[in-house]
Amino acid sequence: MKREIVIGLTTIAVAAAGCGREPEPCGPVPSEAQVEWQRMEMNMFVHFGPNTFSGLEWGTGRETDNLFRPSELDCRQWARTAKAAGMRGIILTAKHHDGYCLWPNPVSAHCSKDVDVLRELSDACREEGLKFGVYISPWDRNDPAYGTPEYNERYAETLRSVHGGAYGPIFEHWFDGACGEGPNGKRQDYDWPLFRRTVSELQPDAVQFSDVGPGCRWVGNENGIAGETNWSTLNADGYTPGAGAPPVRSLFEGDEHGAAWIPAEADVSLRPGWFWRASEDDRLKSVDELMDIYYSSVGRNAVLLLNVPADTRGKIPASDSLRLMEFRARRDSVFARNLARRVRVPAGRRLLDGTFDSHAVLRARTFEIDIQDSEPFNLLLLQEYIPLGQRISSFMVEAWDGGADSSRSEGGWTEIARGTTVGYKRILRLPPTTTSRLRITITDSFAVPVLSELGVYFDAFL
Ligand code: FUL
Repeated sequence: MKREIVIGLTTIAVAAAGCGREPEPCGPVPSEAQVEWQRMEMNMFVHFGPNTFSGLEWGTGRETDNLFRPSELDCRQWARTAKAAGMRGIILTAKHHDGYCLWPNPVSAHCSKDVDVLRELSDACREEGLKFGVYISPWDRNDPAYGTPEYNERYAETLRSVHGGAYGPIFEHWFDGACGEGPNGKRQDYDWPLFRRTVSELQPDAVQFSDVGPGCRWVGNENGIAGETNWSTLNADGYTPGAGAPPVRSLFEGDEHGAAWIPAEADVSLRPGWFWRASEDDRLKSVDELMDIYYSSVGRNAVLLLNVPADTRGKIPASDSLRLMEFRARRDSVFARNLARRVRVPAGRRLLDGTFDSHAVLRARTFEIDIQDSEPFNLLLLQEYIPLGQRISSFMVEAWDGGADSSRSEGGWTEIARGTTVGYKRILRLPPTTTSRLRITITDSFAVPVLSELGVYFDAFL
């Protein structure tokens, strides 16, 4: 990626981009499907399968077929819950490491034959206007072919049966890198190129998740936390999902000069485990914890994938759904009112119109924001217009403390925070501040910054 020095952004960048003209994209840029995916912001993960009934997190693969017997399966309830919680899509563990398939998979005898959970859920998602995605574990503790080249073809066939169109469009495919086979266990040399090709031929718009993308990357932990610095670019060459994954720091923060657009997805469970078990019914994350996760994932340029497991009835328990509604209500109240009244840049109103596509080019690296009635705030939200790439690598925030006249060149401005990357969305927590004006300086960027939205908010619980 070519780095353009920002000092004199007003001269160099204006000359390069031309006044008023749209700047050229800079470095790797997202595909349309990746932009759409990023704009989903928050999706629901549902872990469901034999483990729901056995209480195990990793099934052995020796479970009997009749273990999986949901008594009141209701995928419409999942979809209604996800929608009401403000999620845009649901990803189901169609096959976990135990190998049991939640749909009648033609290449597996170890599957649900009476009830097709994928059919139920994909229909329910469509009815609720949600997108539907699948997790299909490559690691399989049941398939006798696992550990032989034949397994790769069987796995590809499994992918074909899900992605071939029977369940409609699939927005994300989750390639889990986990494999717990010990030194004496079976070792499978996965044919990743075959797996990726199979999905992309059948579902070209499906964003493929793994430790190395190609659509999006694991964030390197299961706490739902992305790096404060978080590039959507990654150097994935030479790495594979699982044991051959990039260093955790690259997963967490991306690579500043990464060659490919592979944004982070942060996964975490509402409960201590991924699968439902009665003993964890009273151990749900609190709304405060969920807000912290939200600010540390969506607020740090990642997509949040929040796991809400279904129980043995095949329903989301009332306690979990209630917590999701409380979480939604908190977010709605925090973000109900943007206290930024005016952004003093050309076309600054585009940053306050709530429309991602309308954007403003920041020809000047320092600009001011008028705060509505000097109301107190403690959050700053910035969004880059990512179809042109991720450009900003550092910025500074100052508050005016010198009365109504902010034209004084020195004094009166106090630094209150610094940030690094912005990307699709950055929500920076600030000390509680009361001022009439805020000043932002983009201290470093690859090219002239292009913002899509800006907001100033107050979270009374911070
Ligand atoms: C991991 C798996 O091993 C866990 O069981 C869970 O599915 C999590 C989301 O991914 O790699």
